[in-house]
Amino acid sequence: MSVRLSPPESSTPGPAPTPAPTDPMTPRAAGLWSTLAGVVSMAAFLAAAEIVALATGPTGSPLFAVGSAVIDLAPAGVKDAMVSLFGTGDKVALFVLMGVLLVVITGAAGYGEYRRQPIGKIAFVAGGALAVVAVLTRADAGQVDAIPSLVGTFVAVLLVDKLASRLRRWVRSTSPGWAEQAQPVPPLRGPGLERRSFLTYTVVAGVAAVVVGTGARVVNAGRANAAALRRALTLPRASVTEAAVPAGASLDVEGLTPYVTPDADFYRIDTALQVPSIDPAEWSLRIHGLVDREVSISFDELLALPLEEHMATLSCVSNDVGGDLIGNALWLGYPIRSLLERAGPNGGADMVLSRSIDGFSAGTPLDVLQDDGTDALLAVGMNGRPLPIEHGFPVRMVVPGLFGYVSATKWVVEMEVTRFADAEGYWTPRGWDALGPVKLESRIDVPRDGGSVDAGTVSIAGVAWQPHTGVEAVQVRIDGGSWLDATLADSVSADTWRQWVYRWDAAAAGSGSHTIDVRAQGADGTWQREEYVQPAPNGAEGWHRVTVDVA
Ligand SMILES: Nc1nc2c(c(=O)[nH]1)N[C@H]1C(S)=C(S)[C@@H](COP(=O)(O)O)O[C@H]1N2
Ligand SMILES: [Mo]
Repeated sequence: MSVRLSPPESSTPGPAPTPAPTDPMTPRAAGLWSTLAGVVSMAAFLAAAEIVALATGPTGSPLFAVGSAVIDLAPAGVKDAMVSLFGTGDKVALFVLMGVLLVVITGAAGYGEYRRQPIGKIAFVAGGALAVVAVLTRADAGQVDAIPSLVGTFVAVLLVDKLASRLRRWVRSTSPGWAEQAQPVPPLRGPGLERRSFLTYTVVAGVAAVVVGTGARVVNAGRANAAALRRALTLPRASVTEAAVPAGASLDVEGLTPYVTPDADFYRIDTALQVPSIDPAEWSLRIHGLVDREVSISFDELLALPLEEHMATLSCVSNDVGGDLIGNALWLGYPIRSLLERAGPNGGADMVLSRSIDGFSAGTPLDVLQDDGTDALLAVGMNGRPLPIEHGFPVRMVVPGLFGYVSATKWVVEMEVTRFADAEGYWTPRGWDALGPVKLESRIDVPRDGGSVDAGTVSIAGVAWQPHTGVEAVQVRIDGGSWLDATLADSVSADTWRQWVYRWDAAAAGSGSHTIDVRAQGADGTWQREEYVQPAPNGAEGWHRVTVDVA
């Protein structure tokens, strides 16, 4: 067999590239190389899919979807045989078996492509289609989950085509008198160069696929684990339920932010490069520091406590005037004040420094957390389901009236009772105030800034908030004129934002450009101030203004 891994030595730089003497490649060697090309294309398929699944979510990873589909489809007898043969190693055995099958099939596809294209390409398209079906039939798959397999198919088809054609050129370049043969386009460059071209391509693609694909798989596996545990979790019913959302909480205006923010639209802010993946069975919260007794609570113990539901609007201190780093959700959890009571804070403590499993921390005033009138929760649920992974699964804090950076620790595992004089939260040494009460703010959702509206009645609408204080009134003004009262929607409590609307007679205003300002009044009687204040160090202030064109 004349399979050589290093190019033939051309000792002296000859004047013209003379065909190096070489043995014709045997069919067997060509067959092996083409098989390798098929396997490398399969590795590239999986790697590309894993990388795309980093963005679209772990459910879209074809590897486990296909594995699960095989398990689901396998006849009971086969499953029993697997379990009795391999015991608890049955999953490992399954993956080894699938791996062997995959190598055999894709190796054959590579050979097919080399002998008679487009056999290999057709095989990869068919395999990709099966992967898409396997992924989309998973319980919680969405349409985006098809994307990783589609991209993987594209990459594999491209690669098997390239590798097979390079191999064909290499084989042809080893046959006697290749230089005189009718030349394919582009012309053959001699066996050494053609071999190098095939090998470089194959090795680089193979190594890159294995290295990058494995990395992406590890990340996806971690996320998939928490995702599966979350799916399997059923939360207990609340002992204390929230009032039903009044029909009047939602105004019928197109483009207006909904009263309750769907999980998928809820803003996400955190320092986590990789979302922590926590097994609830291994989660516990430790309360320590200036306390009479340390308290530790497991997830099961937490769920066994009487849980309370509470609707609260959460916002980020970085939210600029008119920004969307704010959302309103129904939280389910246990009152933090009751947990603190068990620990018994003492010794002049005035702060609870909560810590996330990934090191983030927030310093919350102890008196806020102990206050009977503040529904600060150690939350496990959001909008009727377990917390989404990105929003703190399995447990986070939610404190009405405080910005997230000083109160809303996600993936929380620790609460240290301490003093503001002795400790500080993550953002405090980074230019943000130690205290972060949410400010009174209002926002115009429609019409959009820079948009145009028809001359007629135009709904100017948006939301206004000062969680825990509540919003009393909202006014708008056109082109700096006098303030006009907007109609306020209802809300569940002072802890949530309120929608508002003003029906504007745009025809009377006349065609051309108009500015609209909004301001809100808190339930304590104060009006939102006009002067713009930037978000750092304790939250933005100022009236939101949009400019619209009346047609
Ligand atoms: N573990 C952790 N929790 C965190 C943060 C973080 O970076 N890490 N950011 C906080 C900030 S600044 C905000 S505004 C809220 C945002 O919560 P959300 O992503 O669920 O909307 O989470 C808070 N909790
Ligand atoms: Mo934030």
